[in-house]
Amino acid sequence: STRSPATAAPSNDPPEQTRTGMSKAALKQAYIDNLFYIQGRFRDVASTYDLYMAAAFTARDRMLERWVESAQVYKTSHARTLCYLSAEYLLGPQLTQNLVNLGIAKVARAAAEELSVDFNAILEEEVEPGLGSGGLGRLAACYLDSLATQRIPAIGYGIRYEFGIFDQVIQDGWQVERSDNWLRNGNPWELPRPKISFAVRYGGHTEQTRDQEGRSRVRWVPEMVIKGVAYDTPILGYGVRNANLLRLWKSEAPESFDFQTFNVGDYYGAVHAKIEAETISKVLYPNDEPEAGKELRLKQQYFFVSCSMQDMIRLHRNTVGPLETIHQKFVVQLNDTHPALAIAELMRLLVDEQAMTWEQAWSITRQTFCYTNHTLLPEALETWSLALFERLLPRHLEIIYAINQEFLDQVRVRFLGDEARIARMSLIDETHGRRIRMAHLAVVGSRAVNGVAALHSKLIKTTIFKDFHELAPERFHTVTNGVTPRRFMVVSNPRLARLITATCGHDRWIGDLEYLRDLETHADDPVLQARWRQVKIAAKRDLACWLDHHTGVPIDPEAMFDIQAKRLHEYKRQHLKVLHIIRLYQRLKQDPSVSMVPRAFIFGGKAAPGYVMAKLMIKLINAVGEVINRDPQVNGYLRVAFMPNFNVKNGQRLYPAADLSEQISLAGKEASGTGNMKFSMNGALTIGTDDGANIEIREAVGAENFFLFGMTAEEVQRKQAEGYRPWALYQGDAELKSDIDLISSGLFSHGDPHLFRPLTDHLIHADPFMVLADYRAYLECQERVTEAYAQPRRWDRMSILNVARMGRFSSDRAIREYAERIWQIEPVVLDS
Ligand code: CR6
Repeated sequence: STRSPATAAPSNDPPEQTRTGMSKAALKQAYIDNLFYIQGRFRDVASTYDLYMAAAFTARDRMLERWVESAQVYKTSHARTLCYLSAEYLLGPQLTQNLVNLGIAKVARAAAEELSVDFNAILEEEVEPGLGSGGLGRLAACYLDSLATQRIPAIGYGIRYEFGIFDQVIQDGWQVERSDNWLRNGNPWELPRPKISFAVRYGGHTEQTRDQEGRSRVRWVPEMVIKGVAYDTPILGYGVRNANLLRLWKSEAPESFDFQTFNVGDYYGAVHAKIEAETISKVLYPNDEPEAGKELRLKQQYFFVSCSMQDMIRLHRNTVGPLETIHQKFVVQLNDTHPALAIAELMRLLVDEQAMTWEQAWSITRQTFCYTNHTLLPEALETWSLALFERLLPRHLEIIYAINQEFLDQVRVRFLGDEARIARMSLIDETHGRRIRMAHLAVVGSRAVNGVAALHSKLIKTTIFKDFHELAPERFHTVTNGVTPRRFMVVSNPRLARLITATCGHDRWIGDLEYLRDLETHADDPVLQARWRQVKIAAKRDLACWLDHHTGVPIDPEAMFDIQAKRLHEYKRQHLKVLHIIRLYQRLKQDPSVSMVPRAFIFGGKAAPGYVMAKLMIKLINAVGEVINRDPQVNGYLRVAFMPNFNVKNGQRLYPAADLSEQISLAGKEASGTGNMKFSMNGALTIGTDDGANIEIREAVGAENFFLFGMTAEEVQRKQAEGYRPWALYQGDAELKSDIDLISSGLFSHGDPHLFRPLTDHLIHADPFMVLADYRAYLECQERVTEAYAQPRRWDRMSILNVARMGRFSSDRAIREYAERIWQIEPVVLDS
């Protein structure tokens, strides 16, 4: 029955519609029902958390309807389907996003408010699933949104980490990590599927056997078997009825107790085995730490690809049938090399378990996989020691050897006698104590390989994959990353979204970002400019208030908000930004009468827990901030704040408030960057190097609306080949020297000259990311920024044009390119 608890407001909807109706009255009714039937609460005693859960379930009920309908249509139409394999999904808070995609954001808020629910308070209550560590994980989440919006049938496969990326707190200027127990209060968005589970095996040995027909077969006798259980989250598209599936695997012991062990008395041993199984999906590893020795990480990778490949085969069996056609039904996209083991696993399943011939299995596998590379940094390219690999996955090692042999035979025939080439291309690296090169496995096992921005795709063809490109150039592609305007404009910056809609006279831009062009003709309109400025200042006020509350640093909303928010890494050069701040500080100290545009420097980002230099950079930022913020002689002009715990939720506070976006990586190092897009879409101007997607952003918005500085990737290569000498630069530039010396003087470390020495010494003597080489150009470019900011109308025009020309950087465009050029998947339209 749909009868409601006594406290319910009267509803005008027919009773059978109240459960998923979209009217305000239906939503109010549903809200109260969910509060009662799911949380077991009524309005007067409900906590904010109960109210959040009721809102989440009210949204979810409406999502399920679309989800089931999509699944049915996809199934009966035998639609070609994408399987996106990613070790990370940085989803961010779900409630507002889902309400927006349901098309009921406004009415749901109104319904809640009529029930005297403070909607902003319940949004604050939401914890985000931090199942990713940076750009790669967030990209996967943007792609899920766009896959559904572009009506591409898709399943996202990944790991349901019990602990996501750590929470960062700042103590005495240092990063301190806190475990992220995001499931503590339950997760309303997921549906456990205890019946969808697969066995995953580890260790042991292999045996040669023969089947009934006398064919030779391999049997893997594992040492440990665990179970992966599916947890499903519906992913809605915007403006369409399509909803896709995110399926995350949780590891469990096959039985709660191993009774055999129990009976012989080893009770603790049995419990231990259970704990070991559960450990596999316990915690997320940050993606930018060296991989060495991370046995659990390898277990995780195999765990989720094995479950996913088994599930894919099961789905194929349920719908289409013969395994020989599985590559026609499914495309598998590998998000970096973390899931590359899926190639060997599919081979194992087809050959060992389905008794397919090696040739046929390899042909199917090669047609199924596509691989996206996300980095050129050598330390981030995954390799696994052969010894570890063999111990955990003996059968997969044999398969990889067989793939390698066949592949290298091909290379031998193409490049007669070129043994150096064979060694370079082998899946096994023999030079660093035998290791498996996951990137080579991914390239050899895929029919398409792509980079994530034009420059990056060019560089992979000339550096890490040069030999592979020479062998098969047609397999290399490029797809520039994109981000979803739903989350990064509509959800995070509703004021700007309203202004854009009012100015354009439509909201079509939300579903097709190219429509932002309609803003262009208004770029000089003083009325729009004034409103534009009001929207920006309102966002800055919100952020200033948050920062004051969480860091104690008061910031004047009238100051220029100059923001660098991203993972802490030397290649991203947060220390270059710090040198700029120190320069301005010294300038003001030397001549207090100099007039300056007031700037608030805001940083945000996490450092990998084991990355000592990155953690020292956080300390330096905070230390410089402490001195500047306390100094009345300068703090009317300069402020420095470090936003703790930069995640999706906090990012949504930053992007709308930025005037200037810092994208200052060493050219050639940032594969794409996606933060650059989020800032620019929200009207920030970019100061950036000729790197990653910066290059394409500059092309799109126009060189005159972008602050470019520094060496190009080619110049970087040349300089490094010639022999880079940072010491000479340090000695040759008096200001640079005095900025670095100020750090070593102990001014920012209570007189301790040693604290920052590892950082300053490294800059002066090694400087692998060439901070010193770009220092001068950066300062000069910042002068141009200041000059432009001093002319508000010019700045507003540039800001409006930035937004107007950001259409290309929607993840919708990226997904369309993947679907057409790489996957060959057609959209499936659902009638509403
Ligand atoms: N760290 C790149 O460094 C890119 C994203 C998404 C990264 C970054 O430039 O925008 O991927 N690479 O493509 C990896 O994670 C390996 C990242 O997020």
